[in-house]
Amino acid sequence: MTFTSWPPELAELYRDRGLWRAETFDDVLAARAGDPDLADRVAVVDAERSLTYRELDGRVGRLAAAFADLGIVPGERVIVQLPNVVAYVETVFALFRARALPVFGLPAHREAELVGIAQESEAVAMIHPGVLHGYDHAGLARTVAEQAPTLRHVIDLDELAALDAAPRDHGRSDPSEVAFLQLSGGSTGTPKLIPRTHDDYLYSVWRSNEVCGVTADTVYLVVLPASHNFPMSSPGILGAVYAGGSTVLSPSPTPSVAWPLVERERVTMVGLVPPLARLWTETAESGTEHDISSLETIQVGGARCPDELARRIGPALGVTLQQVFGMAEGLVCYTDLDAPIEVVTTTQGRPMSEYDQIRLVDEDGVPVESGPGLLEVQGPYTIRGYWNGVAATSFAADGWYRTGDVVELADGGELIVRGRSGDRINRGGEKVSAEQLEEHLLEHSAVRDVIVVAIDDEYLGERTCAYVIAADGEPAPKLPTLRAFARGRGLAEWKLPDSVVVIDAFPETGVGKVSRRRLRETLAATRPGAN
Ligand code: J2J
Repeated sequence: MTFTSWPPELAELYRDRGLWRAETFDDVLAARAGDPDLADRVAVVDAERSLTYRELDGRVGRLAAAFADLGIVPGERVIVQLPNVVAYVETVFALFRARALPVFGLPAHREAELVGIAQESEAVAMIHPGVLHGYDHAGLARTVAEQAPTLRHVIDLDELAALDAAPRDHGRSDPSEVAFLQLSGGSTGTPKLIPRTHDDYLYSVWRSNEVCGVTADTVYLVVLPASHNFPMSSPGILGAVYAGGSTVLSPSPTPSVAWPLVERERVTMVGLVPPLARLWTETAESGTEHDISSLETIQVGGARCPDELARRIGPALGVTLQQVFGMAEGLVCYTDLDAPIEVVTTTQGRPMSEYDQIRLVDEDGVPVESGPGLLEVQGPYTIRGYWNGVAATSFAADGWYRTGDVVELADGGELIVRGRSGDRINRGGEKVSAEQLEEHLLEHSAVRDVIVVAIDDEYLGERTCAYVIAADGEPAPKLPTLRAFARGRGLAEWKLPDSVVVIDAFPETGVGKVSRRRLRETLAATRPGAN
């Protein structure tokens, strides 16, 4: 069993109420391209290229046929590891048309991530950038292919551009089936792949459009990696396509690169993580020659936006701030665009659907009357299980998703994120699994034992600190050594340890069995020697 469906009575409810509209992603693109009012409007643009809906649809048809000619058949998985370029959007929609399942990789992923993703998804192809920022992705792709026996095709951006075949009918996907695999933040050794259906994901997209005021006039800028769930769907690229608006893809999130695009394309909306929101705010506060006055809404999410920063964003950038608390597994909360400033600057918003059900529980799963508590959720766009049923403990016995987030409810029903249980570190929106990093560092000969915890960081919110007990007779390992070691084991750059503290022994946790989780909590609370 690869995919856990919703209980039939809930699925029926979501269909009856018109949440699940039995549309597919390919239906949506074809409809926009076939709409005389939208066909010749710009669908997607990057620093170099621009395509109307009609042109995008045409290219998608030819690319889908070329994928089919390669022998990629409906239901097969294809890893998409591309940067923010028009070809990314072409590829994803071409896979939808060919009825293959995109698996959303990130350009920053390295061997440790990609091998796991390829094996777990049994991907048959991987589409990669070739050389990006001086890094040889072709070599990486070959290494991945050697370890993932299902991987038959490795395609770089140039080869992709040359793929071309006469468009044909590929049949239609079942909207209730899985459309793609998204990645869970901070995945452990076995990556947690997130199966999302056309029905459930498109609901989250069109409902996001309603809450975020996205229309055919919206010009949405992608500065975060396009495969992230946030810029993909909240309302993101797919929201813009759903509404017949435009998507602008920026190769970098820094103002010097992104703002000229804002100016050129008259961008109205962008999603940022807090460290970028700070950079954009500070840059605007100190004055800019770029005309960014077209910006109407800046969304901030992925990690907790400090209240102090939230108060500065609107005035500095001349925009409405919208906080977004979401997860690739489903639930997305937004502050309303017309919410009082106090709500916008101190809360992470409300669940976007009246059919989202949330509850707060304690560590034993017992409901708590008032927060803070661990957030659990079920609803019309929240998954009931990971691909292949891995990490089943992430779901309660009744199928609700256990987010691991500690939240509190404000008087107006908004959620305030207070932290997280367990072992996931939120490094400015990029998630790091403490467990995964520990497993890799433990392989170093100078490390006898290691616990990885989050420590506060002014810019990132949190960063990683590895508490290391040195192996007998070995010199205490230093930060550069451990970073180089973890990099050499194929970990993505953002997962390398930010600091190392060597200690003689871990603190007593007061529990008989040595619990790594308890140790992480104790170390995080007492932070011996960390700064
Ligand atoms: C605190 N923590 C937050 C926030 C996410 C929209 C926006 C973000 C994501 C995302 C997403 C937070 N304040 N505003 O998928 O569609 C932390 C929580 C959450 C985890 C999910 C979307 N916004 N978080 O960040 O799957 O801990 O999705 O459970 O990458 O990020 O991470 P991810």
